Amino acid sequence: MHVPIRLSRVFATTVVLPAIAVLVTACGGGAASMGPATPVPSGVIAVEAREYAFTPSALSVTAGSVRFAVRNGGTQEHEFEVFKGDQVVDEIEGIVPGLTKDATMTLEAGTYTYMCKINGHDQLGMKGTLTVN
Ligand SMILES: [Cu+2]
Repeated sequence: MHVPIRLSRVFATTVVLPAIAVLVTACGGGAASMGPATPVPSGVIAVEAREYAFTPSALSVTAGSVRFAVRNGGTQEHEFEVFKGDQVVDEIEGIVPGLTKDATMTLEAGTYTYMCKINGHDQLGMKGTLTVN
């Protein structure tokens, strides 16, 4: 009896939940787009994650709905967690090497930080400052 049940549970948590969030986002945006030109999503913030830094390491966005697309250009799994103080506001998890994952977050004006907390990556430099105006 060595079936790795725990592994599949971790997989379900890290992959399926964000996938649902992406699906919901996609449905909301695609409802009215029957025209010839695909509307370019405005305000998509592209972030690259790698060992051990985010690029850019400082972001400034407008308050409201903010869509982040985080690409893992490194060789280890990373995550993109947005904090206000020591509280997690939202996060994108399970960003494996080569993958780009996106999420839309609703942010009020203020100063936030973004970090990768996997194996203490934030301590190694994977953190940035997010200013919401
Ligand atoms: Cu990381």
